[in-house]
Amino acid sequence: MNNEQHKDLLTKAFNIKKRFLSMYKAANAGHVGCSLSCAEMLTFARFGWMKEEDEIILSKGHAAASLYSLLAEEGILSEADIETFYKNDTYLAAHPPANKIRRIPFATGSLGHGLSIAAGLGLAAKLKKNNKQIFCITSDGEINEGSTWEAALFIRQHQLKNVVWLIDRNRLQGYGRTEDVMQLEPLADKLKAFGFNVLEADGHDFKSLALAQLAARNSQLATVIICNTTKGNGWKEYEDKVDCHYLPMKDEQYETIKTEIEIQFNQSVIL
Ligand SMILES: Cc1ncc(C[n+]2csc(CCOP(=O)(O)OP(=O)(O)O)c2C)c(N)n1
Repeated sequence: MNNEQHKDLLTKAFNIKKRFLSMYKAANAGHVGCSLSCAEMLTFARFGWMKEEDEIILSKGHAAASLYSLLAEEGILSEADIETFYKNDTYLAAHPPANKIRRIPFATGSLGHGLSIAAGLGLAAKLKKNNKQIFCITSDGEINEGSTWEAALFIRQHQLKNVVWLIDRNRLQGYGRTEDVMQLEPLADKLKAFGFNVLEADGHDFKSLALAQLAARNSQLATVIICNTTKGNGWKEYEDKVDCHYLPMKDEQYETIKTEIEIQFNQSVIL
């Protein structure tokens, strides 16, 4: 990735974060930390990796605002659409609805289903012999759902190397730390045993994600990237704290967080 591309991704991620923060504030809604956790992963998947015909499934549908904001960045949703987030009769509901918006063919948010959807799309693409890649972003807490592991078995069985699974490994879920609620470690070993090409990356760092992308290129296995992230990344008061899951932002918190992510952006562009 050259400097221009890096700067472009940083700028897009910053715009996406600014937009979804204002959406959450206007709606007085929670899940702010969940979206801050996966903002760079989504940005990278869409603008750094995907081709036009590829599919992206945000399985952690509770971070819907990050997906809607991404679609606005892409020009698929307008700023007027964005203003309807959470309102009566909107398509931009708290969790992504099926088939109402381009690039969102399936509803997600009932955790544990996204990887199965990706597996089905992957098999369809393989049977049709097209070059589509299917990207799926799950959270880590949702891997507690057994259906995720059924999907993993299916992906191996059908050798769906066109599936790219990104795990938002922030180590927190709704009410506690993942390892206290339902131990996932040694996660990489488990995923290897299920037949994946297992990679790790810093899920907030585009250069690290780009290295994983390179390592995925010639794999004959489906790739999973464990993206190490911080829940609430950039919201200093609540970073890596369980409260950033459900709490909406108070007025002064919103002002602070906007400043914090702007400082973070300015520093990253200079580096
Ligand atoms: C099947 C199902 N059970 C429960 C919930 C309620 N819920 C919403 S988010 C969440 C926990 C989220 O933690 P994690 O999955 O790790 O997501 P992240 O930390 O990345 O936001 C839960 C239990 C749900 N959406 N779906």
